[in-house]
Order: sequence, then structure tokens, then C-alpha cells
Amino acid sequence: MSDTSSSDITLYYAPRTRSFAALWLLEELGVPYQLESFDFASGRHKQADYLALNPMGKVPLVIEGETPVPEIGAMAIYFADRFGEAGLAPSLTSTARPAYLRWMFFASAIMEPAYAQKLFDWEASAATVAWGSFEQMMEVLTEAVAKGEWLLGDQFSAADVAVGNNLFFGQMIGIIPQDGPLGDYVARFKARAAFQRAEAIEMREGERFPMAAE
Ligand SMILES: N[C@@H](CCC(=O)N[C@@H](CS)C(=O)NCC(=O)O)C(=O)O
Repeated sequence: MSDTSSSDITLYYAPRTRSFAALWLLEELGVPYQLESFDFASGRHKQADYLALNPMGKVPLVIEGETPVPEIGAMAIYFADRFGEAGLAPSLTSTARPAYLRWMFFASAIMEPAYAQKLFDWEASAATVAWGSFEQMMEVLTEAVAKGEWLLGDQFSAADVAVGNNLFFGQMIGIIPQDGPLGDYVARFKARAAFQRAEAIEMREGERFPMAAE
């Protein structure tokens, strides 16, 4: 493993994908990075060198030096700690740390499969599957974002990026409401300067790689 003390960060990115979460995270952290943007049609994410770094062949992928950091949750936790001065992660001994980690896992282990259940109309017993149900996920999250400005209260954290990116995406596909506590929370994070910088990059890259005609 190479040393990560001097940072040299590259984000492998494709527009209109979950890569937006990593872009927004890096913009929130305010660290320099290189953007390796590509279109899925190029098959870049299925080439051998890429698969050696992320065997899932998915984006986003961040490389620090020679160290690959795949999976949004892992990169959010790792980089928020790595660049702690940005204030995106409660310290290891903070009483906010368990809630922070809980929301990180909520994004990938509960929201993601709950979205899939809703989109693909899966029948599953809420008591048996790990994510409960889409409705239960929505109820828990709606209540949480109604309580304060951010998931941890006053402190915006990398967990807001992980959960927020899913909500942003969920609004685009019409399964997350535009109004009410969830809509208000989305509006709050969309007003952040880092989100808007990331959105401008996403739009620029989307124009570079337009959606293929059906
Ligand atoms: N669990 C992954 C999900 C990433 C993911 O689903 N990426 C999709 C795009 S939104 C992808 O790369 N799909 C291309 C493919 O699998 O061929 C993460 O958190 O990073």
C-alpha cells in the first residue's frame, strides 16, 4: 500500500450517474483533484486496468496516489476523515459519530435497495429484508430531516452528501417528493456553494457526453 500522506486524487466520473456524490463530496472538502470523465459507451469502466481498481466496474471511483477508493460510502467516510479540517466528519470520540455512521450505512444499505424495490416492484417481507420497505425508509428519513437543518443537527457532514445524493437522484426519477420535509432538505443542500459547483461540472460534462439517442 502506498502512503497517502501527500494527496494526489483522481475521480473517475461519468455524467448522469451516482458519480455525482463523489464530485459533490470533493467539492465540499475543497481538495484538489483531477477529473477523469467518460461516457459509459466508451466502456472505460470495463477495461482491465479499471477492473483491477474496482472489480465492480462501476463509477464513481476515486484513486488517491495508487490507492483505489471505490464505493460512495467508503469514499465519504475515508476522505471526510482524511481531510478532517473540512469539518465533514465528527471525530472518532464524538457522540455524533454513531449517528454519522448510521446515516452513511442508511444511504447504501437501506435507501439503495429500498429504491430498487420501489422501482422494480419487488414483493418482500419488511420484517425479513434488511432495508424494511420503501415506505418505512421514507418515514424514518422524513422524520429525521424534519428535526434539524442537517442529519446531525447543525453540523453538515459527509453523511448529508451520501443520503442527499440519493434524494437528489430520487427526485429526478420521481420517487422522492419535491415538497414537505424531504423537499425542504433537498432545497437546503442544493443551495450550498459546493453542490452548485458540482452541479455546474455535471452539466458541463453532460454536454460533453450527451445522452445517446434512443
Ligand atoms: N455501490 C456503488 C454504486 C455505483 C453504481 O451503481 N454506479 C453505476 C452508475 S449510477 C454504474 O457505474 N453502472 C455501470 C455498470 O455497472 O456497468 C457505489 O456506492 O459507488
